[in-house]
Amino acid sequence: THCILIGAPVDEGQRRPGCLMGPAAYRVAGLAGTLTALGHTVEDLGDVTPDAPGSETCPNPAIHHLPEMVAWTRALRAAAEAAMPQGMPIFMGGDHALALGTVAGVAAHAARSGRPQFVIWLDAHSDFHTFRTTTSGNIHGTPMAYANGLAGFDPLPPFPTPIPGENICMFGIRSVDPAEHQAMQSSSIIVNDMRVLDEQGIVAPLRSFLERVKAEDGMLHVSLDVDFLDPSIAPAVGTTVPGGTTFREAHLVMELLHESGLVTSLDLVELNPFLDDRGRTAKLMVDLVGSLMGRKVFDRPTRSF
Ligand code: DIR
Ligand code: MN
Ligand code: MN
Ligand code: MN
Repeated sequence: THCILIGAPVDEGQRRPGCLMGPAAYRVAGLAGTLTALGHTVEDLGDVTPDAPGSETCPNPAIHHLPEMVAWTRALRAAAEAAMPQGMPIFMGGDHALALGTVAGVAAHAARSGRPQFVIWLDAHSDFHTFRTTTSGNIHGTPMAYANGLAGFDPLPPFPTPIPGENICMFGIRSVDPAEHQAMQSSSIIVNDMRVLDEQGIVAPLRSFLERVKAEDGMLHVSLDVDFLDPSIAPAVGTTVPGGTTFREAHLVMELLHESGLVTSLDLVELNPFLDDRGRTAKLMVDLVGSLMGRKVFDRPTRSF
């Protein structure tokens, strides 16, 4: 695979400074070398620079850094659209608000290719607020609703070809605000919260989604939020939520995704290196990308999806 690393030092989608150091931390933790050691080619395009912010406003007074996020969304959408025909973009965040742009860009490319877009959202949070419902005003809590085509995003360019709920699959969910919960009840998004993972394990729900992606010849975007992982193994995130996935559950997801051969783009989000413990979270994220891109302990014939 030709891997295209794209730095997205976004930190305006939430209030704790530090995520803008994320791309540098992934580089220091050896992301490029991990990929080349697995036989991939790697091109690092450096960090995306958005245009100067405009003066967009929004009726919800809680929202902060709106013009900055509109500029990031435009720039990242363009970067994603440009990268897709060349290889597999890996967006090194930056907080999760960057997915407003990256998912829009990959979805625009899928539509142009005549293929359906699918998304796997690995996160403690559903990020299903609209610009109307968010009470924190943190735009990193909104990208999933934007991608699903929900109204309430008037300051942003319209999402190109909204992604239907049944093409969106969430894993690791354990923090959902009331307004998000209500919106998700009336959507067809597949929500594998921690309760589902406790009862069924991660393999069965993941395989059933991947089988659909394959049957429909879909493009698959994976958005990996650091807080998908339990805080005991991944402390470098501003919004830790107890009860997250274990080291092996997370690697198993990545290994199954690799075997499926379906992943076409990836976000790495919410890493805050300022909160890390000697780089362990950055290194774990890089190792998870290693598993996603084919690292395994023992090579055996893979089952087909
Ligand atoms: C909360 C927290 N639902 C909010 N969201 C996220 O502020 O909207 N934290 N995404 O990581
Ligand atoms: Mn700022
Ligand atoms: Mn998130
Ligand atoms: Mn989260």
